[in-house]
Amino acid sequence: MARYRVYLSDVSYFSGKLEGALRAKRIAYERVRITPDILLREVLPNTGWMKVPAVRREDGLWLCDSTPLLRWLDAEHPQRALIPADPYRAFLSALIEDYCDEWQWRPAMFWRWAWPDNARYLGARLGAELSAGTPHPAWAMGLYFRKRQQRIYLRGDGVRAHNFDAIAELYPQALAWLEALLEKRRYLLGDRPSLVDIAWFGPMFRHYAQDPRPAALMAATAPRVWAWVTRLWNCAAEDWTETALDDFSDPAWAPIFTDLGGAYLPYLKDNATALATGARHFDGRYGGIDYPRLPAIRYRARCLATLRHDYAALTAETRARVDARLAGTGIVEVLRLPVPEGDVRPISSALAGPPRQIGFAQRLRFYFSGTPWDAPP
Ligand SMILES: N[C@@H](CCC(=O)N[C@@H](CS)C(=O)NCC(=O)O)C(=O)O
Repeated sequence: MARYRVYLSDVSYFSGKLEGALRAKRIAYERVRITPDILLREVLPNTGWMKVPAVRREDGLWLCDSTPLLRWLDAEHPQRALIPADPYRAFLSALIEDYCDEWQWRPAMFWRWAWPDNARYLGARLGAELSAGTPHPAWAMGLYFRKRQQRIYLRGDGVRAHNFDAIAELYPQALAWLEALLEKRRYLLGDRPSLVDIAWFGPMFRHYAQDPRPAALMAATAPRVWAWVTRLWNCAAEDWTETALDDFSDPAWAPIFTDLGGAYLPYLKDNATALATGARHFDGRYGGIDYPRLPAIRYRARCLATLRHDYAALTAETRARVDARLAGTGIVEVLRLPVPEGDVRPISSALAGPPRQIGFAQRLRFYFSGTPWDAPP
């Protein structure tokens, strides 16, 4: 029997990200596809949120949140390490991971749910997956989730008619960035996978390479990315030694760092300010796109606190290298601001803590709506 049981969904961004890492590290695991019932009875009480992936070790230890989980896995299973050993590469990789998880999320949700053809197909897939073994008809579950995802992650995340085309363009833009990096190497930092491959795998695998509309575009315009997605999924078949990784000096990384400093970090900063002042929504212009009524998200304030904390913890020598590489992007100016006090703690552990009692009323509410986007882990 596998030592780990991974609660996941076959269409999920972060489940695909974690599975990519487990496969790359040759860690065996049992897949448990979630239903609302499994989420409520197992995942929620043991992790505190109804999100996937969640991991249960055979001795009953529960882990969640793919970002700290990847650190935990590399520490627990040092073979085929994904996190670069050298702190300079590790810091820049973590920066890119955070950007992929949180800032590539909107265009990935957009390409899934914004057009009726793709949204109907995904609704049907999700409906079938989530209704398996339940009394609910798959079509009703699919319709419910299609509407829910559109409400929360499109309209509720600043997508409107005026910015529709600009948000759509973010995906072909990302394809062009990765296509340029993959022109010279098999993986994003060299000849073997590492954290930045796993990070980009989040949006690129379950959403862009597998949803019909973006998959057609990837195959037609970015064949190297198409091949890299498959290569990464299959990389357990490749032997590798932990050879040195590239040092991010390739200018092909420049547009990614430019977007991080020009759009994502200003957004993270405004999000943290909104939370600190008790605002539930804020408007912002990031990367030249106007987003109205963005929700203030506590988890993302913790992402910023984590980046600031990690930056402050670098040695002077490593920080000087990071500063030199990121000069002119605006990134370090945001990272140098102090880590705020209070309950916006850096994200430091994947361990889920003791099981929680979930009352009947809360259980009923969560059954129909899921935990809110921003429920604390
Ligand atoms: N930060 C978490 C995010 C996990 C997450 O948001 N998972 C999505 C699926 S890709 C989910 O379960 N969403 C549930 C919902 O929308 O209610 C991680 O990295 O694992």
